[in-house]
Amino acid sequence: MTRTLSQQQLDTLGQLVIELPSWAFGNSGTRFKVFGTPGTPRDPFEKIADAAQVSKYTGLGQVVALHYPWDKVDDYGTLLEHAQEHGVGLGTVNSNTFQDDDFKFGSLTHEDSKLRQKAIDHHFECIDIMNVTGSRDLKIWLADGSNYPGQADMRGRQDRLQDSLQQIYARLSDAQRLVLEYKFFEPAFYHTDVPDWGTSYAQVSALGDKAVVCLDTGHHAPGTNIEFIVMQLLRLGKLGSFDFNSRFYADDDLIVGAADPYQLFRILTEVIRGGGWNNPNLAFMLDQCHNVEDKIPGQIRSVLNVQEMAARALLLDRDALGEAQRSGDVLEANEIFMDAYQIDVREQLAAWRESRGFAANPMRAYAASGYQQQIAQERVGGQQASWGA
Ligand code: PSV
Ligand code: MN
Repeated sequence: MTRTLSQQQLDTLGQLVIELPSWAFGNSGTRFKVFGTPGTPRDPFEKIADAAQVSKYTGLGQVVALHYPWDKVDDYGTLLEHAQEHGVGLGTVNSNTFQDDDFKFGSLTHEDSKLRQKAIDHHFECIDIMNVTGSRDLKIWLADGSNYPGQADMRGRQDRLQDSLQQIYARLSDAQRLVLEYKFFEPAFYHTDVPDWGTSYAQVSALGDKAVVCLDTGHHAPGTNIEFIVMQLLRLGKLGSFDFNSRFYADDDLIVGAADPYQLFRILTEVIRGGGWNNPNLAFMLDQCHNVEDKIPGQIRSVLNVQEMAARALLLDRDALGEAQRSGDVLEANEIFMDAYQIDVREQLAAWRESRGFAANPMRAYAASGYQQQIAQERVGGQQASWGA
């Protein structure tokens, strides 16, 4: 088998676009503690400047996803110009109905029509922002759910959710999409209103072609075969985006590929099987937080992990695999699959990166650039941006 990427495969790899979450550059933590870090951005402009560093050294992370109202600014046209000046675009707008007291018992599913309208209006505001930034995707993750059996009428909530989503969907332009994320726990623990891909699929399918599913890799029960879900949603034409991260125990939001690089490889293998990342309908977002490590290199490591696993997935000998599968050679098929995963592509990718004008070793190049020290010195005073600010 070939252990190096052909020029054609490298060209395919070069088409990978990754969206960086603006919130990864702010402080984050757990319910126990949010640590501050010298140099943390104080506003969305500084977050974007930091995101541009990732792109500068890796050629990846060319788009920044926003979270509203965390990234509230007076003028989104100015924010867009700022992003463009830094060589990055603005991508998905993530709504946020999980930090307002009014939404304690739900948002788009709320029993109280006034509060439900408030949640719908929040999404209209997000669409207004998208109209200025040129963003295609409105991503909705709902904290809605209940903690105790009997607490809520789960069925009524599904109906109200569909009605709310229809109103939001009706506001989208033809170039925009609604992307519905699922999560089976937290902050509600007994039931959540969009717990799994099936529910998300049912809800978005009832809306129409411009509504798709977001798969966050941290939102499944341990042991879930996530690549199966990737395959199925791609097959149905309903996988709209990924929120990539890693988990050990819960929604840990760790660096993608850190906990289980093999799982990332398996997911990317199904992405290629389903048409690859040049599928314009599939957004590759990261949804991560860097609680104890520096944020910019944390993001650099993340995009490199995706790139490396994508390269290994490209090296999978699909012809040989297909033959082994058809002939029922279980162990041969498994060996071919594992073989691709085991190939160390780091040296080849370093040379390729350099040939395209990027750093051979982006982690080292960033560390040597002095940017981290510079922001630590310059960004004194003000309020550090945070998950929840
Ligand atoms: C919820 O856990 C989630 O995955 C959603 O995507 C939120 O928008 C994001 O995390 C916040 O980090
Ligand atoms: Mn997410």
